[in-house]
Amino acid sequence: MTKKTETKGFYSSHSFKLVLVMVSCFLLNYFTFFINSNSNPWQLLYLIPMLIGAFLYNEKGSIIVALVIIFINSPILLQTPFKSSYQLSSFWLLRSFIYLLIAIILGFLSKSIKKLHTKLIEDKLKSNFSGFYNTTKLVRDLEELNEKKQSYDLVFFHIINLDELRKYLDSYVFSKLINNEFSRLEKEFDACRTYSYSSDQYILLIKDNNLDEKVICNLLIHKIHQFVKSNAFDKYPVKFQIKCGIINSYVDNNPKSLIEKVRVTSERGSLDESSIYVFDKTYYEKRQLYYEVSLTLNDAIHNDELYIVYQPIIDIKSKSICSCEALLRWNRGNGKKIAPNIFITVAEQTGLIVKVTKWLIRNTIKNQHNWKLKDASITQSINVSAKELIDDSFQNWFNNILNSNGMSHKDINIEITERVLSSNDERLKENLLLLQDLGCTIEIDDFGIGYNSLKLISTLPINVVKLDKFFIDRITENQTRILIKHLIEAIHELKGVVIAEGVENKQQLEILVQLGCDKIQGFYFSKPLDSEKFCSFCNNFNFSNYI
Ligand code: G
Ligand code: MN
Repeated sequence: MTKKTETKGFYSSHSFKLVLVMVSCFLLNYFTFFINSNSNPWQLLYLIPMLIGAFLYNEKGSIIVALVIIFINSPILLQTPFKSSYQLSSFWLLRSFIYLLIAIILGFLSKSIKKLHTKLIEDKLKSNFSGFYNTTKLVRDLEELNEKKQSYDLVFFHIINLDELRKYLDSYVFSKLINNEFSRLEKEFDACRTYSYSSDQYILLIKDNNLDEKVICNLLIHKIHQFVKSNAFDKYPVKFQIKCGIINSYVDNNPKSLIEKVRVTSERGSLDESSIYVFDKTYYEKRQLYYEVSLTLNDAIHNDELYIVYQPIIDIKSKSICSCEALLRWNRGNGKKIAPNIFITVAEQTGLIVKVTKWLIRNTIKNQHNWKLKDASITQSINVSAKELIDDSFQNWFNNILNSNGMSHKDINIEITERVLSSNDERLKENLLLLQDLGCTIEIDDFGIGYNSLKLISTLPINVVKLDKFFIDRITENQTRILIKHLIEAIHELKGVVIAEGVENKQQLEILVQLGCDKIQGFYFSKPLDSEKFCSFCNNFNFSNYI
């Protein structure tokens, strides 16, 4: 093994290459002699070793080769075949001069081509926008550091308000600002370099530092604060908003996945806060789960991995079950369940929610059709996103599916959540009115925890308000109780109905009854049940067992 490497080393060494060029000169001399003595056309072949010399060692190489050629063609060399290819001294001198001239030109040409080539490669490794090296170069540098077993930290910077800033700054100014700021940051560490990930994302590589990540964080937080204040650019009073992630090389020795991990780390926290996070395995695994869910959710629909459960809703006045909420669940097999808050969030973000909701409606209508209930008036609530509700084709699809299953709009309550309300409020209002006219009850889900609660109940045609579990959890506190009391009164005055969500114990139920709440949903009565169990729960329900 070592021998092989040594031999390989010799073949690529300077001496070997030089010997090769020399030998080729001598061979050429023999060749030209045997072909046609030193007749002119064949003499041109000497350009080949000169080119090789120039390619290998620039002007130094080509001049040495030219000198060798001059020497082996000289009249003073008496050996055959050189003797026979003798020339007049004056011709030899002239030829020598020409050889040398060609050698110099070739040498310099080769040098500038090489320089150009290096520059092209360098440019390929740099970002056009910032002038910093890009991630291709970073990956190479990290591989080198890993080979040398050198430790390092990566800090990922994401300038989150770049698009906003671009409205006011032109690209040139912006790239200059970025350059200034990162050069300033680089000075904070002994061995440090900035790389560009994209025009709004940068990575700082900090080599061989003995600082703990937390210490680096504190140092950077201070610096980033200046960065954010940006008092350095008095002429351009911009304010960068930056999110950062930091990771140490021990986490992963694969450069690409280390870069991905530090990028994901920088995404933590709320979107608009300027802050810095150290890599955290649990957070990363959660992110991986979201990623995996986004890839497999579509297949889950086709592989029958989704199923529906029903949570009863109890009417206080009639002391009976009036409706239920149809809730989606996902079982990936082998008992591996994915929490609905995870896959519903992913579905909403990836747009797959439309397909998921259609699956739920199609199947839940089939189920309801087969229910054998003593009280046939039990309706069901379905969660529908605003995205679907503003889509006219969804409305048609929904009407058709109800008709073809012999069901009435009165059997279905539409729950919309505040979390994903649409930007097209007018269209949403129109379509909700249409559904309401056809007989659907419109319910607002998770009421009170979003930003638009009051705006929504004052503008949209809402029949039912579902108070979020957040308030029920705190209903024993005086402040919350007062708020809920007045909220219930206000909604009643608006001819609306109030459902309390997430009721878990008798005390909460009693307070809610006292405050005049209309309907109750929660674990205290029942957890969500499969279709069959839900039917038997309804048929055996006795309100007096609970109060
Ligand atoms: O946001 P929405 O109301 O659609 O959410 C309903 C979710 O709340 C369901 O996943 C259901 O399992 C859950 N849930 C319903 N009642 C309770 C309860 O009393 N306690 C808790 N922790 N969760 C509940
Ligand atoms: Mn709901």
